[in-house]
Amino acid sequence: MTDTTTGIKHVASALARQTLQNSALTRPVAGVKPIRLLPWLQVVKIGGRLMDRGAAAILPLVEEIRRLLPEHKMLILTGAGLRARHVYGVGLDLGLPVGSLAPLAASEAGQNGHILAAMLSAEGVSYVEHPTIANQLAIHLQAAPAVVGSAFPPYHHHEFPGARIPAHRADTGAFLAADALGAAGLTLVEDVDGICSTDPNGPEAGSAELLREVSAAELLKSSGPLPVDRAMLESMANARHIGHVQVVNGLVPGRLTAALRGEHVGTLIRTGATA
Ligand code: GWN
Ligand code: ATP
Repeated sequence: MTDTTTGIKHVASALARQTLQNSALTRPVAGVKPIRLLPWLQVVKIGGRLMDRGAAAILPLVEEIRRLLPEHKMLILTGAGLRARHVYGVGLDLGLPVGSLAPLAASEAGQNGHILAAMLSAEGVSYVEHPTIANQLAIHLQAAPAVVGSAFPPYHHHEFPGARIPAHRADTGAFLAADALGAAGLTLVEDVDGICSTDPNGPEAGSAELLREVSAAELLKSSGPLPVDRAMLESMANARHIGHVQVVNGLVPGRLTAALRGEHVGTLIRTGATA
């Protein structure tokens, strides 16, 4: 339907004559809660540091995921580890901008995904590319119990220039995807029990205590090291669906299974999403 009464021919829209900058004006149209696209989906992010450990960590995890396949439809997203740290080092030495470093590190997340998918291929699990996750995830999950992809968000040269190391890494990518899809849950699988008061592998390891539950906003206030991206915690303030994320230890058999069954076995990070 067209409206020519103002002399400007345009498609009728409640937003047509407004700036999109003014939230008071856009709220009547844009203030509604988005629908959940895949409400039955469990998103599982596997840390790059787990993948770095090779067979000792990967084989038991693959076995656990294999047993979970009949129980949950899963989008399994892999992070980047040591190889990304190496490429950051080389690139920073050369003065590469953050927008050049982001895709270099992202490609390691993809490599880890290809490795994991190969290990699960006999069960019908494949690696799917970023554009497939964006556009054809539903049909792939009708055909397969789970798919694997890269957890890195594809910001490439659009990565924000606030820091020299890309701020939007695998945890952020996994969270943004899970929330946008309206998934049932997001579990971050790490090589530690959860988020601790200080790095359990750092110089003050002796005093590290596991935080059972914490809000993203509280974590952002701490200045110490964290096992998750700060950009993910920032994004959580505006979560639309994902009310909490659980960080669990993938080196302990059964923790991922328990988390997907709704048990509290690691650190729960509360987001800003309201029911
Ligand atoms: O290459 O392992 O997707 O799913 O951020 O971009 O750097 O790309 O620049 O569909 O688009 O390396 O080639 O690579 O990991 O990201 O993929 O095999 O354009 O399937 O071609 O958004 O996989 O890759 O690294 O994820 O995270 O061809 Mo890879 Mo990644 Mo594949 Mo993907 Mo990037 Mo594509 Mo992309 Mo690039
Ligand atoms: P990626 O996000 O690229 O997939 P990853 O999640 O596997 O990587 P890191 O982001 O390095 O790995 O996070 C895990 C590490 O964080 C742990 O090995 C741990 O030593 C370290 N760490 C730092 N601070 C803390 C903390 N407060 N609590 C728990 N672990 C911490």
